[in-house]
Formats: sequence, structure tokens, C-alpha cells
Amino acid sequence: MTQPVTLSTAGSIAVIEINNPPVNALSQAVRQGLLDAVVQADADAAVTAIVILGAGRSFPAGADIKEFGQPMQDPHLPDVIDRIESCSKPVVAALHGTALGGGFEIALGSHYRIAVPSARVGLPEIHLGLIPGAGGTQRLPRLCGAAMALDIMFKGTPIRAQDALAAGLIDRLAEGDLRQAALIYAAELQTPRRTREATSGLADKAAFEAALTDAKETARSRMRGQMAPLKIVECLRACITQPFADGRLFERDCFFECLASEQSKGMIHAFFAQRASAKVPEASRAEPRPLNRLGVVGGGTMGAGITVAALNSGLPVTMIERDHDSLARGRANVEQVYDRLIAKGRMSEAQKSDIMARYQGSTQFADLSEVDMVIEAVFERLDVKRAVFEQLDKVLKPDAVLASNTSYIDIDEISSATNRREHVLGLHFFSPANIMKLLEIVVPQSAADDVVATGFALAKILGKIPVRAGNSPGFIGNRILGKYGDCAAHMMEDGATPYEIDSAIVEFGYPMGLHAMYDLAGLDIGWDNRKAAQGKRNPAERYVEIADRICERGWFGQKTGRGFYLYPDGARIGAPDPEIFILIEAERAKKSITARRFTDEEIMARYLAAMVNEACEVLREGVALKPSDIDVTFVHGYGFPRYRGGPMNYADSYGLARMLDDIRRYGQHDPIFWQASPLLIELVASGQTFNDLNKG
Ligand code: T1G
Ligand code: NAD
Repeated sequence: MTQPVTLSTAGSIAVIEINNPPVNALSQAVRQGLLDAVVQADADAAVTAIVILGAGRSFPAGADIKEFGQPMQDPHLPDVIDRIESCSKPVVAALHGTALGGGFEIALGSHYRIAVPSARVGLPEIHLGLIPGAGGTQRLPRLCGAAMALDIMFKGTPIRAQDALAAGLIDRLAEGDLRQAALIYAAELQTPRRTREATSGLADKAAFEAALTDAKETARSRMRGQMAPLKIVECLRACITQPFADGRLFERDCFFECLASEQSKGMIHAFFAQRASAKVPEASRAEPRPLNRLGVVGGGTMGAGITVAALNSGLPVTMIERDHDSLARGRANVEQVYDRLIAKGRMSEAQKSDIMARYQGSTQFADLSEVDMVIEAVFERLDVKRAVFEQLDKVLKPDAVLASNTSYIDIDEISSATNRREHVLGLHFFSPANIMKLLEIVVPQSAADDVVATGFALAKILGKIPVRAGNSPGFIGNRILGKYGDCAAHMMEDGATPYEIDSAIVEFGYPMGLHAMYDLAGLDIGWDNRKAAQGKRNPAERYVEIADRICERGWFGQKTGRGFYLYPDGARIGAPDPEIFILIEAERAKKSITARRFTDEEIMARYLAAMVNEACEVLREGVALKPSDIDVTFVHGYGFPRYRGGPMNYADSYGLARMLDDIRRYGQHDPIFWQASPLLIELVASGQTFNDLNKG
């Protein structure tokens, strides 16, 4: 078995190489190997300096996240790093790939840092509900001050080597081979330089304090309810008020507090769920087809967003619209995104024209004859979509992939308009498509494996988080949204206001409430869908008409200045609308419903029970392959708070038996709506959890 850490010498320089693929995570074996190697090299009189580097694609990308949740084994990383820092000989960390978390903390504990220009460094622990726990909160501010340190730890996004150099976090950029450059650098060095003794970043106390105050406000306003950001602020306060050793111990306590929290468990679950959602049977059975040129039909809200996402990823795009006016609007929708970035100083005119050089617009479907994939985003009407697919069938090359961005329509009803059904799938983006990370890849039975694999390949190119969904009405996300949306409508008709429901949802951790989200997406989409489903609805099932009444008035949300909320003068945040209260009261009166009070707790219990119960049906029917795919869908597409891991992870912590009891209790008043899913009943009976299903 290959040793995860090797020690060799090049002349008088000791080289410690970490080799634990794929990202050199700092597992127990790596920590032990590293400690042993450092002690040995430090004790070796022939050694004048030490270089630490990573084999393969990267310097260590952090602690081994897979070890979290198990008892922490010795040696602990902070102790290993303290030993590196106390070496009597200069230690150089040689960085490439992504030196993140504990990996960057090793670099900060080393005396000197050299990196290839493509390297990136960062402390992304906040994305796992954690704080840097191996000295990062104490060493980083000593080098770059509080403001930059907080920026790095709060954003959690890696910074480029050049920027790290400019901030004094890296001492040199390596030209050519990193190992060679590091050996040359190490040979020049005489003495250790311990970061724990650095003071440059602590000098300006007023600036430090000001940064802490701002950070506290940011934590409260933009990371509402999250523990880790506040703990980071406390650790930086310790950094400037206590000796290094005490600050480091304080950091350790805060780290373990975060590690034990439900929030961290939720975010670690989300980390692995996101990686698991990309592993689908089709992609393991077939290679994707070439994807060098994209076509997009429709330049409206979604077509333009998809075009921007593709252009941003480097793909050339041909957009097709019905007529020249619509095409001009489509191009304007695309350019508007870049013009806003230019206005904010985040893009230059030159960069915009480089990107737009890969854009082509046309009203002729024949101009799609060379594309590898087409994504259709025209009106949500079956007849319009079928007409488009008939034309695509005539002009596309034989191995092109055809995709629809439909929100609800059966993919089979679209693909049957062609003679190449096996080349058709659904690619359901979320608005705004150039921002939202989720991509629901809808797999009809007729789709060929390599077509599905190509959908997942596109997700990787666009930097999207893919989830495989079966071809069932509303797929995973919108189907489940339909259910908890109905639950919210029931509560609204029974006495809760849309604003009370939204405030309970926001309190739970969502960025916005359900009715505010409806107003943002446009109430007309749901209305079109309800009208289309009218004939198919079970007459015995409860139907709330409040939203229909609103739409009948032409109130479609933000785009019409009012919906559930009022948006005076184009406001982006809505205000409660007195007319909505009157409208709801009238609907209650029609059904002789006496309004009653709903607590936030009851609102969320019903809301989440409806969500999870329908999610069980989605699982039972195989529309989703595993519960964690549903978690990924709601965290990255519907605003479910990431620190709760997703609805299925949340349900496991809430207790499936308790949720089943809730559903059965609600079912006493509405047995049709609240039919407990047989899968939920089975899991409770067998004492299993959704996480057991994830493990397969
Ligand atoms: N531990 C264990 N496995 C990891 C891992 C880690 N830190 N990072 C990645 N993997 C696995 C991942 O699950 C996947 O496995 C494979 O590696 C490739 O990853 C003390 C406490 C490095 C930017 O948060 O951000 O240090 O699916 O598909 O898109 O203060 O992975 O193939 O089986 O994501 O090229 C802090 C997390 C830890 C970095 C590469 N570090 N990783 O992205 O590949 S906490 C992080 C990433 C910490 C200290 C604290 C990304 C990446 P599989 P991938 P990628
Ligand atoms: P939109 O009305 O903003 O844009 C539709 C565009 O399609 C219009 O510009 C129209 O000119 C064009 N078009 C219509 N018929 C055409 C044809 N035959 N050939 C070429 N272009 C044609 O609609 P949208 O919101 O972008 O929705 C498009 C699709 O995406 C729908 O299926 C919708 O359900 C789905 N979707 C919408 C959202 C959302 O939040 N808006 C989210 C996900 C999916």
C-alpha cells in the first residue's frame, strides 16, 4: 500500500510529499505521516530546510470531511501544524491546485509559501457549517489583517495566487516546475519565520475593530441563523485580544461546537449530496456526445438566461426566435446581463464583445444544422413546443441532442413530434438561468444513455448542479412545490395570511417566502398550469381559488407591480396589500370558513410535512433515485436553507415517526390531501431513515 506521506531529500533539502488522491484530504494517516516526516526532517542534522508539497492535482484541499462525525483521532491537525511552525529549519509550503481549509492552514503554519500562478487558496469551512479549526483564524489575520481574513472566511471562495501574493499570504510565484522552484527557494532561506509571531495584520487596531463590527452585521443580516459566521468573529476578537496560544485553544473549542451542530451536519450532508447527484446509471454506462456548439430556441426569460450561462462557459450559441422583433428582444435580454456587470465595474466592454462574438441570432431553424445540442425555451404550450420540435427534427444533424426546458409538460408528448425520440430529454433550468445552480435533467424512458450522459456533461460545462429526474408531471421540484404550495393555500384559506406564512418560512431559514417567490417567478406560469390541469383534477380534492382571483385581475407579481404583494415604483421587496386581505376574506365567506390562528411552528410543520410526504411519493415512483437528490433539488433550486441539508435530511432530524403522526393528525380533517405515503409508513415501521436509503 502506498504511503500517504513520503520523505525524501534533494541535497540538504527535505521534501515531504502528501499523496492521498483525489484531493490529498488530511486523513488520520496523512496527519500521522506528516507529523512523523516533519519530526524526522527537523532532527536530521544534514537537512537545512524542508519543503512540503502535494502529489497529483492539488496541495491538500482540507481535512478529510468523511472523517467528520466519527471520534477525532490523533494527531489533531492543529498540533501537527504547531510542530511544523516550531521547526528549527525553514519550512516552505509549495502550493498547486486548491490549497483549502486545513491545507491552507498547513501553508499558514509553514514559514514560507510558494505557489504556481494557477493555484488557489482559501478557507471554505463556512460552507460546511464550520470554522477554520487548525489555526487559520489566528494566523491568517496576523498576515493580512481582519478585513481580508474575514472576507476569505465569510465568502469561503478560494482566491487566486496572484491576489494572495499581493496580500502577503504567498511569498513567491513559481515559474516552471513547482518542486524545482521550491527547492531553489528553500536553499536561499536561513531562518524560520513563524506566523504566530507576525504582527503586521494586527497593527491597525481601529481597522481591525471596524472589520469585526461590519462582519457581525453581515453575519446577522446575510447569514441569518447560522452559527459559524458568528464564531469566526469571536475567534478574530480572540486573535487581537489574547496571546496566540490562548486564541488557538479558543478557536479549537469553537470548532468542536460547530462540528457538533445540526447546521454543520446539514451542510456536510449537502456537500456529499451535491457530489452524489452527478453519479447516475446512464453516465456510468455511456460516454457523452461532443458538445462544442449550442442552439437555444426562444430568447425570453429562460432562453436568454440559458444563452448567457452557455456563453459564460465558453460555448458558442445560436439563438432562434420567431421573428426579428423577438430576436432583437432576445439579444437585448442577453446583452442586458453584461451591461449590468459593466455598470457595476465587474466587466469591461472588451470582455463583453469577446463573449458576444460567440453569439449568433437567427429566425431560421436551418441555422441550427451544425449544433451539437438544442435547448428549447418557448412558451409553456404543448402545441408550440411540438411545432418547434418538428422543425428541429428536420434540420438537426443525426447525433444532435434535443432538450426542452419545460416546467411541467410531459417530455414524451414533446418528443413524439420527432422521429428521433431517443435523442430527446428535458433540461429544466431555474430562473434566472445564468445564476441558479440547479439543473433538473429529465429522463424519459425513450432517452438513450449517451443522451442523458450528454445532459450531465453540459451541467459540468455550465457549472450547474445536476439532478436526475423521471418524466413525471412537474418532475421532482415543481411536483413537490405543487403539494406544499397547496398546503400553504389551505392554511391561507383557513386563517393564516400569505405574509404570516412567508414570515414563518423566512424564519425557518429560506431567503424569501413562498408568495414572494411566486411573485418573482410570475403568477401566470402557475395559473397556466392550473388551467391546463383543470379537467384532470380530482373533484373531491380541496381547491383554493385565491391565486386564481388574483390572476384574474392581471396581478402576476413583480412584472405587473402587484401580486400577493405590492411593488410600488418597481420595488424588488413587496409590501402587504390590503386588497389581498379583502380578497381572501371573500373566498372564506364563499365557503363559510371561519378564520383561525396559525403559529409559525404549525405553519412550518404542515408545510414541511406536505413537502416530505410528496417527496416520498416521488421516491416511491422512482422519479428521484435517492432522497439526497431531493435535498439537492430544494437546496439549489427552491431556497431550502443549506444548513438544514435539505427536506429529507431535515425530516430525519425531525423524526420520521413524528412527521407521520403529524400527517395522520392533519389527515383527520382532510384525508384526501393528507394521505400518508406508503414509503414513509414503511420507513417508520422498519425504523429506517432517508439517510439509510441514500446509502442504498
Ligand atoms: N475531504 C474528503 N473528500 C473530499 C474533500 C475533503 N476535504 N474534498 C473533496 N473530496 C472528494 C469529493 O467528495 C469527491 O469524491 C472528490 O474528492 C473530488 O471532489 C481543520 C476542518 C477540492 C475544490 O471544504 O471544495 O479543512 O465524489 O468532485 O469539483 O480547518 O472538492 O469522487 O467520491 O468536488 O474538482 C475544508 C472541499 C475542509 C474543500 C475540488 N475543505 N472540497 O472540486 O472535485 S474542512 C473544503 C472542494 C477543514 C480545517 C477544516 C472541492 C475541490 P467523489 P469534487 P472538484
Ligand atoms: P417567455 O415568455 O419569457 O419567452 C418565451 C420566448 O419564446 C418568447 O421570446 C417567444 O418569442 C419565443 N417563442 C415562442 N414561440 C417560438 C417559436 N416557435 N420559435 C422561436 N421562439 C419562439 O417564457 P419563459 O419564462 O422564458 O419560459 C420559457 C419556457 O421555460 C417555458 O416552457 C417555461 O415553462 C419554462 N420555464 C420557465 C421558468 C421561469 O421561471 N420563467 C423556469 C423554468 C422553466
